[in-house]
Amino acid sequence: MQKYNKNNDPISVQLDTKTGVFFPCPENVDRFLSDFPYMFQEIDSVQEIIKSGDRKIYEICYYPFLTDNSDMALGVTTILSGTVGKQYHMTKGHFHERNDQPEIYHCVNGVGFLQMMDSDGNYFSAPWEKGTITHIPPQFAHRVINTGEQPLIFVAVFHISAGHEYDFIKDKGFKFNYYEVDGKPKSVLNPNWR
Ligand code: M6P
Ligand code: ZN
Repeated sequence: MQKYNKNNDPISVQLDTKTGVFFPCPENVDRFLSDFPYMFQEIDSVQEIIKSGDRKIYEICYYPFLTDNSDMALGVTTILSGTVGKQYHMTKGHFHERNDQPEIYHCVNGVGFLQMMDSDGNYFSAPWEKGTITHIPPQFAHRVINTGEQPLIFVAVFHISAGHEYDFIKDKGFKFNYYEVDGKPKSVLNPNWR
């Protein structure tokens, strides 16, 4: 995230849970397939999409609530519906740099799964629908999969100082991936895991 000014006064912001429009949005990040092609297993499909102009998979609006002695933040993420080959659209997924930092994820639209995994491979997958709120404990990587036909929109609450650590997931992937099989989501063991 960028650097922001501190503000010790209360602040309210506004989210339209149907569209994901968040106001004000001081920092918007779009993630395209070419930003994390390694997360998708069907390489021919990945290359074809990137060659024909790339595809936006999701976008994040970050809102930092910085005061003189706190660093709470919101992230509102909208994952577009779709698959790359048969693998559903998803976030990159990350651990926190700090090992004492949890996070709350709140699904406000759409359906899917929140995958969580520690570095020993202890794995959980929470089925998600509008209204599901999940506590992600410290030291669990987290990644969200959109398995529905609508955009999946979720609100994240975290401390900025938690930090993002992407390399573990980049190297090893997640233990399971989600594919569309006969029109339904199926969790399949990642062949590259360990
Ligand atoms: C949530 C928060 C953010 C995160 C975003 C997208 O909004 O956890 O910190 O950046 O999701 O996830 P990722 O960083 O894994 O792409
Ligand atoms: Zn996080």
